[in-house]
Amino acid sequence: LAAFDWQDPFRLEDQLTDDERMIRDAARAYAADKLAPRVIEAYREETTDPAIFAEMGEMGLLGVTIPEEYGGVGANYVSYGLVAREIERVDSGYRSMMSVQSSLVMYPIHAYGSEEQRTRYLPKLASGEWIGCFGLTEPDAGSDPGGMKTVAKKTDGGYALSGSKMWISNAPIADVFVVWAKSEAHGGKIRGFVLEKGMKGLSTPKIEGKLSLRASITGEIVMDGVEVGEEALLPHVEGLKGPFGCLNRARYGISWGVMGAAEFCWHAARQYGLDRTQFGRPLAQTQLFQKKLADMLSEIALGLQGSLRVGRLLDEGEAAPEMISLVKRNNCGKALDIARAARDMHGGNGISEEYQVFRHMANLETVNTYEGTHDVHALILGRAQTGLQAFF
Ligand code: TGC
Ligand code: FAD
Repeated sequence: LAAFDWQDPFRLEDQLTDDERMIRDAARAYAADKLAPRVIEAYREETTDPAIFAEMGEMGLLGVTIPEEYGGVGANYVSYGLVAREIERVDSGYRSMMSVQSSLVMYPIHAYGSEEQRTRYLPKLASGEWIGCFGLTEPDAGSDPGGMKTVAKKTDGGYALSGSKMWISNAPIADVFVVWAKSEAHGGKIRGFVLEKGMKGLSTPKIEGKLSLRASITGEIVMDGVEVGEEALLPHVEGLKGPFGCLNRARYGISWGVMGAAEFCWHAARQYGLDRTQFGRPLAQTQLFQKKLADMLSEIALGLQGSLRVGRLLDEGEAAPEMISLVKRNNCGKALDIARAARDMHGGNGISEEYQVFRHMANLETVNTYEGTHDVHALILGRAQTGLQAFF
């Protein structure tokens, strides 16, 4: 029988191609060399360094699935997931910055945009010269985005957008805004619009006082009759399936990302247990400690296999949204449990910024909530197996 590698229980490594390993290794090296050294201070001071986008762009980590002709890498969704795992091993906020740019801004411009929109925006978003954000959530429409109030009124030659978006990652530093609004000219259907920084009537106040995801800036998008031309409309999609098409990709990436954060916490707890002695023996030599480590190892191994399977199906064009809900919900919930346990296993040190598990734990509270809360994904999976709608 083969030997067991506790760090890679199901030999995920053997299931990847050389190209996938190469992209993963580049992301791992960048995260370790450039992100890990600045994250503790960035989180404490609640600062987001916009230079991170250009650094990620240079490493080819933005829009990895976008074709090379538009500045992407043309890689598959398994590679995208592997990048998310490596970045989130350092911090969920840094992964947020990457996944909003890739899945929520570049993806819709590529999938639903005109050729002019693709060539205008994608290369600069891929290089990180421009920063993007995605406005779906509103103060009174979170889990129920169909209840949005933002409207696009028809003007001569274009539209005027009014409304406000809430909890928008990257918004205060964004150059490009993918915003969803009910369009009067399209029978009140939801349509996507691409806005640019500096437009009259557009402002993006920062949301202060976050106790989670502090290294990733979050803001509002306030639109007071922002006038745009016809060229700002994303021509090739209508209805909620527009934003959901983007969310499918981002949620899938999150399922990998949170496993990276969980792996950090698991490894840290194991090492702490080996190093710290109480009652005359290492903490790691107690049954309770080992049981917790066994649970962590098991959930992470299973979670990663689930994400890999969904990634392979996405790459074959065979993934269903419910599969993505399953891995997003399961992996976020399990990662949060693992981070909370790792915090506990560090004793008093677990609340110190130096040991980093508390930061991961606090971040994962957000990740369990955004892109569809844990319970909203339960309702999606409940509806799938009963045929009964329980949202309202
Ligand atoms: P429902 O009736 O289920 O569907 C309406 C239309 O949308 C289509 N659709 C999908 N299409 C593609 N993929 C999916 N996953 C889809 N889900 C639904 C559906 O086929 C239908 O199309 P059509 O043509 O028939 O009209 O809609 P509902 O209003 O009942 O929705 C219920 C629910 C709860 C499933 C949905 O609203 C939901 O998922 N809510 C959660 C909202 C959410 O995830 N918001 C995320 C905001 S963005 C964000 O958080 C970014 S954080 C990023 C970061 O910083 O990393
Ligand atoms: P609500 O929808 O009000 O939910 C509150 C509680 O009620 C939750 O527990 C929920 O599960 C529960 N609930 C809701 N409906 C039901 C129901 N039918 N049955 C049972 N329980 C229910 N949005 C964007 O558009 N773009 C972004 O870039 C973005 N970035 C974000 C960054 C951060 C840091 C955060 C915190 C959020 C971000 N979001 C973003 C918003 C995020 O997607 C929403 O917060 C999320 O969808 C939940 O909506 P809500 O906060 O309005 O909560």
